[in-house]
Amino acid sequence: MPSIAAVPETVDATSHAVATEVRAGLTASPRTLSPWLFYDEAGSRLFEAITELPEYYLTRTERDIFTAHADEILWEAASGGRQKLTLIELGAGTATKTGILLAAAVRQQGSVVYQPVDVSESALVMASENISANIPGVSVRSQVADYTTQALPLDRLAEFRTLALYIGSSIGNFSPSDAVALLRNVRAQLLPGDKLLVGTDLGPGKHKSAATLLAAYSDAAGTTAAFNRNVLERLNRELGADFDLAAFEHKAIWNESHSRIEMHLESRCRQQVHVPANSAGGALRLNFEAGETIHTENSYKFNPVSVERLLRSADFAISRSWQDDQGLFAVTLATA
Ligand code: AVI
Repeated sequence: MPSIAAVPETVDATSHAVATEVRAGLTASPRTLSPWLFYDEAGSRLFEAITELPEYYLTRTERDIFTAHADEILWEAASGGRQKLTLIELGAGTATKTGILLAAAVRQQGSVVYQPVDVSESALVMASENISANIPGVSVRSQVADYTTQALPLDRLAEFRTLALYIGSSIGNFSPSDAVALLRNVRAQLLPGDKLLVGTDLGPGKHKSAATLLAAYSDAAGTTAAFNRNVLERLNRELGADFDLAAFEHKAIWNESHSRIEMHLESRCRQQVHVPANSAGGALRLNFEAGETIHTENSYKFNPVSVERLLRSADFAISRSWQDDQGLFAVTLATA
């Protein structure tokens, strides 16, 4: 799964957190649900399917940028090859794209220590098996942790610099103030001269239209719609709620003034939904008007200026950035 804020770690903590989140979000006006709720087992599988959709250019474009520039990225990160690097990845998931960077690190320095950090132990097992089997020279030290609320479990090796990876446009799912807070937390745990590589999706520009962006979040096969509605299915399954999935429509909206894609679930009719009493409080009776929405996700889009502003606000200096030819996606290297 990708990295999303404040994912609880144990089963009990998770069900209480789901109950608390749902009570607060669904009784608020406008109604919201936090995006970490997407990533139960079914949601994580749907997200993996999204990353392979023709319309969802983000994953393959970032992978193409790595394929074209991995040696250069690692060379810059190592200050022109002068330093040796240890790589730590925040919200690593199954680390499918990271292998390209790790292979470049091995070419540059012979071997590399890689520390993937994620809340999902099963994803880390897959990452570790995949990297160890396919890239000789990488020693994997996985850590199950929530880097959004905990200190980074940095394993420092004398004379090695850290290159922290925060890729996949995960930073885009945080509000601007939460994104700054998260990056400041990362910065506080790096030493001066350490590096951070961030992947960001770009807003509309010379070659990229708002339609391209919107299509990535409203694909023809309906996979993103299923991903969005899965959150209601999760609430039915885990909280005994009675959401009628067919009565909610998936909506993706380009909000230009906030430079973000918003995902919503829109009630197709006037309806009442029940959530039984749980650890967070008494039973809920939720009255939806036709057309009323539940706001389930923001996915912020950047440009070179806004990426730089974000990184500077967290006390990083920009070293260099790379984009694909069509200006769809950017990968930025910053120095602590
Ligand atoms: C995980 N994150 C970067 C994805 C995004 O594009 O914001 C989540 C997603 N939502 C719908 N499609 C993909």
